Amino acid sequence: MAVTRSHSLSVGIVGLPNAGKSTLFNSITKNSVPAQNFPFTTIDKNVGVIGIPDSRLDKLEAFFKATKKVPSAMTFVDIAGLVKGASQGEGLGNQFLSHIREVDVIMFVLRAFNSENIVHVYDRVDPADDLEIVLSELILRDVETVEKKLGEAKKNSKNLNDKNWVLTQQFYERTLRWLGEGKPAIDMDVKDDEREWLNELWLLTNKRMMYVLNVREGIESSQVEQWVEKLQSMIANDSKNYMLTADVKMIGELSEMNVQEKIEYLSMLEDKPNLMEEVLKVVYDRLNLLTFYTGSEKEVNAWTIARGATIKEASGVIHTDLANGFITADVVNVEKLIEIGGWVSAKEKGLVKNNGRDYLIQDGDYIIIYAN
Ligand SMILES: Nc1nc2c(ncn2[C@@H]2O[C@H](COP(=O)(O)OP(=O)(O)O)[C@@H](O)[C@H]2O)c(=O)[nH]1
Ligand SMILES: [Mg+2]
Repeated sequence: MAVTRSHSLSVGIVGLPNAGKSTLFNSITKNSVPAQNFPFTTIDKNVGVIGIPDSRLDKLEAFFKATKKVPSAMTFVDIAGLVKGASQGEGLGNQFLSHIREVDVIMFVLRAFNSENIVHVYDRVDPADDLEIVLSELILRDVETVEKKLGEAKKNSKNLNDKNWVLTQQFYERTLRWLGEGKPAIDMDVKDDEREWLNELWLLTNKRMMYVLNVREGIESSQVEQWVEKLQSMIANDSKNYMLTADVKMIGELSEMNVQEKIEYLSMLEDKPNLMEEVLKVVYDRLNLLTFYTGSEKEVNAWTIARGATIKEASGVIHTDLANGFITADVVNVEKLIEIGGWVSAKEKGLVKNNGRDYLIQDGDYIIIYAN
């Protein structure tokens, strides 16, 4: 999956009603979205953009005594709760399915807390089953999408007698079988040209996924372990590292406290929760992202791009003109730059390398681009 720019990267928070999605969204974005004990309260999609905390950028800002600091951004979307039948328009079905289509990462929030006051739509606590329900709805919707496309492909392969259409048809049929086994499209093993066909289908399950298990007191840790194990067995191998366990409500309360209260509260805890940091780390890993830097006294910037991008592609994240007119770039690791005392010393010590368009940008690169 090509993930190039930082500005448009977005995470969609998906799950059953009352799983803790809005609470999580609020604590991450500090937006005041009402979190209420009522299914279907979040009718409009709620979007929050956050600046990504970055200690290297902070150091760069301090080093240059920069007037302005511009961090990378990430967008979070609080998507209304899904229920069984959503793919058929149950609840607010169609509406939120289309919101999911727009995000880069799906973050499932799974309820693992008991509460008499907070109803569970299915009247029991079972995060593994909940994931199955929500994922099934997304897959069902994808099945529908592929069936439609298969119809077209069949017609075209017959009428046009075109070999490419025959191949497309076969690929769609394989995709349908895969989805039919209850597996998300993203986990399909595909060749490069097939990847293109797959991406063109805009399937809901052709997206990177991550999972937040929302736990709270009252649940035995052995029970939580069991759930985690079951969930792990349900997801593909390469997704297994992308599961977080968090007490979303506590973290929500924490985000409401003033600094003094927060310090006091945190001092009582053994593990200091920092959900935002944890979530961001998982998203970065999940999308295989790296951060690079630009700037000077006027302004320092952090930028995000997928690993494996060339420096020319990276310059396109800053501005398309820079990519179009790209000539070369000077590159030095941002921490080394600061350590050695600045550009002139870094150059003298041979730390600055001049690179052509094909250089693969590295995490922590500080770059100066020369362009027409
Ligand atoms: N007891 C308990 N309540 C929670 C927890 N997480 C969220 N809630 C509450 O559950 C209700 C629904 O949460 P909300 O975030 O609106 O769920 P959403 O429907 O998934 O967006 C709210 O009243 C939250 O305060 C939790 O871990 N424990
Ligand atoms: Mg909500």
